[in-house]
Amino acid sequence: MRSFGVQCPMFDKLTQKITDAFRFVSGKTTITEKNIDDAVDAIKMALLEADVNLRVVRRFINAAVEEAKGEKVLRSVDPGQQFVKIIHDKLASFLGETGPESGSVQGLRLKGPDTLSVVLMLGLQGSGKTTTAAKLALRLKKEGRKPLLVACDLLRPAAMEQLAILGSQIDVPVYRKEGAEDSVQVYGEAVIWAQQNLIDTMIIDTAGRLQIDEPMMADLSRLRDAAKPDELLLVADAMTGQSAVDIAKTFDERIGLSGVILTKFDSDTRGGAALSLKTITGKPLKFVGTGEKPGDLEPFHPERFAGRILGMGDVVSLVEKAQEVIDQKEALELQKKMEKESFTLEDWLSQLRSVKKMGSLQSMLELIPGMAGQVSEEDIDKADLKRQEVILSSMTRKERANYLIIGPSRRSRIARGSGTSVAEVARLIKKFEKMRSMMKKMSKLSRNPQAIQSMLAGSGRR
Ligand SMILES: Nc1nc2c(ncn2[C@@H]2O[C@H](COP(=O)(O)OP(=O)(O)O)[C@@H](O)[C@H]2O)c(=O)[nH]1
Ligand SMILES: [Mg+2]
Repeated sequence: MRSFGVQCPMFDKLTQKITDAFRFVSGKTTITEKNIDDAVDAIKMALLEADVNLRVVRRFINAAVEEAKGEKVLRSVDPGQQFVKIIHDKLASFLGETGPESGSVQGLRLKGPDTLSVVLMLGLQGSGKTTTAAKLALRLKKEGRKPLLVACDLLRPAAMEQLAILGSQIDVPVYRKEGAEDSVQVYGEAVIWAQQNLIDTMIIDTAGRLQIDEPMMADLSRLRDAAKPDELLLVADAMTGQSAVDIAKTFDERIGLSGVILTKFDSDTRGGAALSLKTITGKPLKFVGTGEKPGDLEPFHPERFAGRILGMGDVVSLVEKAQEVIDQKEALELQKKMEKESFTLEDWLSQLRSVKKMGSLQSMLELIPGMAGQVSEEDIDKADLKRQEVILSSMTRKERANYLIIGPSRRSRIARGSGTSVAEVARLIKKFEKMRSMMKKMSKLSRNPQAIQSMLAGSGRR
């Protein structure tokens, strides 16, 4: 239950219900309007159960039905696939626009590095503002920017301390002023410090309240007027469901927002907030928080997200995740190898070694189509990984480059060398073959959305 990059527990139930709904239409050579109505009803129920705003559900369903009942679907060769595609595309468009704008830094609209940019964090107490401020700072730092965290939550002394600790964890400076009472004044002093220290982005942590109230809004609007932020980001707790959407609406009306970040996506919530936000507030969901650690923040991609909700896996994110730990060049090669089916045991060995660098293997596996929700941290036997590494290390380079040359005598030599058994070596090779064929499928999926649909329609998973 950690990284959503690999994992999206909040949508597990929704995913299951929607894939169930596809049964009404998939695998049929012709479908009737009744089939579509049945599928759509089931999807409607699924969305409502996931706590999606009723108005949003209605709009979604109307749009989907209209398109699904069109000639194109009913007359197409595989109407089930067409239907799934419509649901996917509609879901994506309800989730938001595609991809971060070009020229943006990590999806944020910031000025060039020579001009000081300001990001204002807003939200209720406990929503995750302070944590998320640090997460954003870390992302910007990795991008080569020079961020400064500014402690403008003056309500609680502990808040400054919390930000200072986070800052030192990620090695980003924190501006704070003990005993200060006016956040606008702290901001003003922070600007001077920032200019002296060649900072390019200030991320301002502000004070939240348990509920929206007038003093908070008044404080925040003064700060907004003084700082003229490039980004005004509302941080809201996804677990609060519909109320996260209401809060976003109120903040937008009162302060004006440029985007929203939903936190606690790693928790077991129903996910309705993410689906309702764009339609109700018109504000893009920019990031989702997926854990308590500074690295647990992911840019929000509607397309990919829709794919995940529909249980289609997410090949792009998988490759990206790999890029973080391997390096760009290596990841590109890996992708090519997956496509050309020239992934070798040698590659596997280096993968196993880099898995150690990876936070959670589970999150990688969750991205593979068909694996979502089927692997838990406990299922991944760390000792087993170690054994695989030992067996692979006992092979010669030549063997790892071409596993087909590993006959019985080589097998027993490898078994002896690794202190395992011939059966275990054989099992590992079998596993490798399976992996290769899965990779081939995955790389095809990333190229061809049709293949995703047919897999979904025909595989009968779950
Ligand atoms: N599991 C999880 N916890 C989070 C996430 N974001 C924040 N938190 C936790 O939520 C609590 C409140 O966060 P904090 O940043 O102090 O909220 P603030 O009052 O808005 O500044 C802390 O315990 C954080 O560790 C998230 O994405 N996932
Ligand atoms: Mg805070």
